[in-house]
Amino acid sequence: MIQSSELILNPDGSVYHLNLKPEHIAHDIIFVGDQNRVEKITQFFDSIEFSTQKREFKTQTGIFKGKRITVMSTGIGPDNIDIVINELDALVNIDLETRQPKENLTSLNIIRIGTSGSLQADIPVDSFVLSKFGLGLDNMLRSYLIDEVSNLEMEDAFVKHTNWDLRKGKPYVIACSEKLEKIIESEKMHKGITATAGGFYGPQGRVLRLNIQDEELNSKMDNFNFGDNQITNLEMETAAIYGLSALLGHNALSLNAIIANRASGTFSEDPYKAVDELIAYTLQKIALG
Ligand code: R1P
Repeated sequence: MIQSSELILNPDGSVYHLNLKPEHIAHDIIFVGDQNRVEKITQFFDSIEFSTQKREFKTQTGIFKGKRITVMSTGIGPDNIDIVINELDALVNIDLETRQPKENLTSLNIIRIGTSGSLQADIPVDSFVLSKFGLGLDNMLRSYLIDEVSNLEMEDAFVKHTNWDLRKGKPYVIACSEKLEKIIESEKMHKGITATAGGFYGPQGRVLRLNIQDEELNSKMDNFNFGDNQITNLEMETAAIYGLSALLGHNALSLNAIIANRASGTFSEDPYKAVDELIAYTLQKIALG
């Protein structure tokens, strides 16, 4: 039995941070970072059956073209992803009454629609990136036993290429769900490795008033190649989503609207339009898939 200090439930029986009960979520789930983006997606639904919000975690479940979909905001960063995915998994794979793991695994389909900065000059602002791999620079996943889901060869190649200081912890690499990749991909999507940082400023190489440990890291990431893959973009959730999903038996895919190009120093003139287009694209693909 999982103790009540380990799996915390609210007085109404919902999971602690997300405020959700098992019947509130669909098996197809869209993650966004910003809570205000949830309704940008559900405005296209035929109906909405459930809404809730606690802190930055806003959830709505409804029907889009006959498909039941949950849209949820995760807030920013891998630490939030730890909460979101563990609590979502508890909703489907732990009996909340008996506090015992269920015998049969339920696999969720999780698609992130995010914003991101491109590291490559030829992946311009307003384009879309599908993350074949998440490269975690953040350490959150290292609290778990990850060897059976992580790509040790790519991790070691990255550490060597960047002369990574292991006092910062070891980067980890996790692949996307091939099943979801096949449903979502098209020639509109760039594909590559998405680097996930544990912060927005220093951890992504931004210098305001603090010196950073490796000023060359972004340019070293620019020219890292592994097989056909290069590092396309930098954001704050993908690798954590891929890692926990793989460990818990869920399918995950991360899509990003590129709103900044760190190589050219440019920012989208209309970032909301790029996100709206990615939302429309993804909803159509999910409905067809
Ligand atoms: C930082 O501004 C936030 O924007 C990006 C980063 O991953 C981080 O969460 O994604 P979202 O727009 O999906 O939140």
